[in-house]
Amino acid sequence: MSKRFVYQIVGAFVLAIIIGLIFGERASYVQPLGDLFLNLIKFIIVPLILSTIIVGVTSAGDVKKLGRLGGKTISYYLVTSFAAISIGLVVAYIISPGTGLDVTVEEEASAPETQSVIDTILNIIPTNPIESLATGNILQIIFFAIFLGIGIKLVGEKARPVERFFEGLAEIMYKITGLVMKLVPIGIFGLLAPIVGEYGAAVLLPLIKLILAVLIACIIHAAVVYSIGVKSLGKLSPVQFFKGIFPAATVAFSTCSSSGTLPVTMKNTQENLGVSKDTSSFVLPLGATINMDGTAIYQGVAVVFIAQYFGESLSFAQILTVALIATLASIGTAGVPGAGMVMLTMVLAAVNLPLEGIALIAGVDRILDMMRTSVNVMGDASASVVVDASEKKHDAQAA
Ligand code: DAS
Repeated sequence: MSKRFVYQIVGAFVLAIIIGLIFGERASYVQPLGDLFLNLIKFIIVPLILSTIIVGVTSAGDVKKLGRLGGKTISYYLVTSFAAISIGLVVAYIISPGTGLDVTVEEEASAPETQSVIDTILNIIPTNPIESLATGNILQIIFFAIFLGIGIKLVGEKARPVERFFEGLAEIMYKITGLVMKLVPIGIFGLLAPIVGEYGAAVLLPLIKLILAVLIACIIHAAVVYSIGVKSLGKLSPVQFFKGIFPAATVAFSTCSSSGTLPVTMKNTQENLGVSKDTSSFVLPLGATINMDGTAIYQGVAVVFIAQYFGESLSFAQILTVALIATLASIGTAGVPGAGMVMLTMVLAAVNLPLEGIALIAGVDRILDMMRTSVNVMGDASASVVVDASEKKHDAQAA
């Protein structure tokens, strides 16, 4: 990744903040630039995920390797998600964002519909794969691609033309992703400037302790957990990791969408972090939909914030319940803007906290979403580094 590209991204950030602060609501005139970038990203996600996962599965050597990849990936995701929720809870109790607040609950929050965990798992199976592709249902596309890849391997020679088609499609999608990546600075500028213009001090100051608690917990989690992971298990320097994933983290920050950032995450992990295409094409799409460390942090801080605001004290058993349910909620959170706030209702309900508390947070949720989505993407990338290093070690020992 060239230094020039990094400078362009930083420049886009700074310019967006300046324009937002100077023009306020009128900064929304540059929103079309952000929407253009978002639409281009959405345009490539489905064919990219479908083709790269199929190629990842067919080139995985054998189904045993697939099982090993899946086991390592899921284990890493669960451990880091639980670490995230724990850090979120500890930081929240230290900062106590919900005490001494002079904000009133504007309206009764309508509890958005959330799926039960069982429904979330059952809905992974696509009843109509074409509809899954057409609607961009990422989890169902992953399920479809994995089984299509396994089917191609089991059929063998007769399915070779199909395999070669998806190999070609994957290479084409990687190339197109590279072209779209060139627009990252413009996209960040077009997405960020209107947000800075909309969220003035009047909106942010009353909830600044909540924002700081999420920010501090995210920084601690990324700096400690991911550094330990990539260094001790991934044999990669943390500085190289954070520099390499920087463009994807900024796109995640601007778009608030892990799924939307996926093409950039895949490109960064392959080109800047040395992760193989096979590993990244399996670990990253899975992570973009079920691994949300930033969201787990947000859930923990938000629950403590709402409990404190309403004068409720959580027992140790309730805190454990929050840790478990928030980990599950982060698995069920979709990689799209605002999804974490929807899943928060599940966690609040689990410890009988008033859902009206969500109305308190809704006003600044976009700011919190930017931080948590960035961490979600960095968590996925760290998993790809760790799993890839483990697989390379396994293959070297087997050779
Ligand atoms: N915005 C979601 C994502 O894309 C995370 C969230 O809403 O919590 O990862």
